[in-house]
Amino acid sequence: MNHRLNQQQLKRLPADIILPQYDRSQVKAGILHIGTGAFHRAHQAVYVDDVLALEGGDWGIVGSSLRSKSVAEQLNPQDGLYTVLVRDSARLQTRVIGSVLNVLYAAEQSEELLDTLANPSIKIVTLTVTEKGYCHDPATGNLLINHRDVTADLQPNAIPKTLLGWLCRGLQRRKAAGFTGLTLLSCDNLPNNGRVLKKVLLQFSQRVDPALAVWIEKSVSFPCSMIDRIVPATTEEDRLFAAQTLACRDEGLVVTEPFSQWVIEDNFIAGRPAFEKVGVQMVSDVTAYEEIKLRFLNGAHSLLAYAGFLAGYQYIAQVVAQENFVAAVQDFWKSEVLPSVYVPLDFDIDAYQSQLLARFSNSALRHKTWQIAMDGSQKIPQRWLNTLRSQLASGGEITWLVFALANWIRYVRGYDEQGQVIDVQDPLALELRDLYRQYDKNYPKLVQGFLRLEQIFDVDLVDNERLSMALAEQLEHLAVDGVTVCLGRLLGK
Ligand code: CS2
Repeated sequence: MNHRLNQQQLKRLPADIILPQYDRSQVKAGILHIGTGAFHRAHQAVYVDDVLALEGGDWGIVGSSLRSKSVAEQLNPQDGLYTVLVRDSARLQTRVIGSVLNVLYAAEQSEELLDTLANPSIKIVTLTVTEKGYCHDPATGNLLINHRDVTADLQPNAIPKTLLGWLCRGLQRRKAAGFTGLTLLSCDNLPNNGRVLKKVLLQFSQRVDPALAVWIEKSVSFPCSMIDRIVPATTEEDRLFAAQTLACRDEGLVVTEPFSQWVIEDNFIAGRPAFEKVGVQMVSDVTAYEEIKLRFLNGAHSLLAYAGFLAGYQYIAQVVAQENFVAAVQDFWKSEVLPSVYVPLDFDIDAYQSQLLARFSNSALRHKTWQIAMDGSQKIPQRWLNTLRSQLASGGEITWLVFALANWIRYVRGYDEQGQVIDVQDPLALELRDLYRQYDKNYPKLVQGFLRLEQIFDVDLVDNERLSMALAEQLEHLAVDGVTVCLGRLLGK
């Protein structure tokens, strides 16, 4: 099948496919999105599609991608159109999304991207660039001033590589043209994501032009947001499956679950779509939502990903089909996460946990443990370490946090339990692997080596004897007995 999904093709699609309910030719751009990967397409772009259908407005999305050309190649020949397949064991919904108008590939369209950032009709820039895209030290939130790409982007006239470089140069152009500011809305899995962005962008801009930093502080708002939807990487198998329903190929396809949540701090300096009419929760403070989501959902996801991968499971749904893993996650939540988070009175935390397990069990999604295991050095601080700090301070349980950390350390060692090489994707992958090899079976030294990685653990955990001893012991057990035996032992089986 050669023909692709596009505007022309929409009329020919089977009747049960949901189509954009508005005239796309009338929609003008009001949002620029940076990082138009699968998550954005299955999340923010769907909410914007709903808003456009409900009440129109100039809120179309110009997509952009900083690293990969493939997004532009997927979506531009399709007039920005793509399909979202929503799946679980009971449902399959096929919906074409029309809110993305076109996609810029930064490296080849730098002028267009900078002009779009400077264009006064763009009121909001949304971002999904993953944790490492902020070029910050996860432990302190400060700009990584020695990061190679940051150093390069600080050179005058550099064509930016980093998010911060693009934002800074684009806003410089906007300011120079005398236009008003806009909203930068981070949609990445970081606590206080808006504040993290503000801090690093101001630190970066200060070095470029102090007057620009002052302007940004006055003219740009940085709402925090909590985003939640499970979106595995799309596979060729998914595309072939969708092509049968669509009777054409969709290179931009994304596959996701029925659940979706977006909670946004209502702080938009240049106006916004009526998000609250399409299910977005607009609040004055997202902290509690963010903390619960990062520590319960993402904390468990990472635990299941490292331990599950090492135990030989390729997909999350396979891991939570094992009763020992379910028991571990339930006890992790009850004994370690729950005591350490603030749960608002009207939040049903029991129902939340059952719903999470049901979402993880969705075997219609093929969510790889390997995908979640990526970039652990950037994810661990907000997923586990804040919980750990609070449990250590109160003398609470830390068994599963230690188990999780030990599995992560075993994972980044770069070999699975059968001795096969693991393709570890992490900005610190080589450093972490070499650290393990340096100390290998000397577990107390190995633990000290890891806890001394300040950009992950900050300086406060390295001297904690309780943590160090428990972690060294767990690492030794994992090395000798493997994950499955250790898990059974921790569960008292
Ligand atoms: C996952 C998240 O890949 C990962 O690290 O834990 O992407 C997770 O699926 C989303 O945060 C769910 O909202």
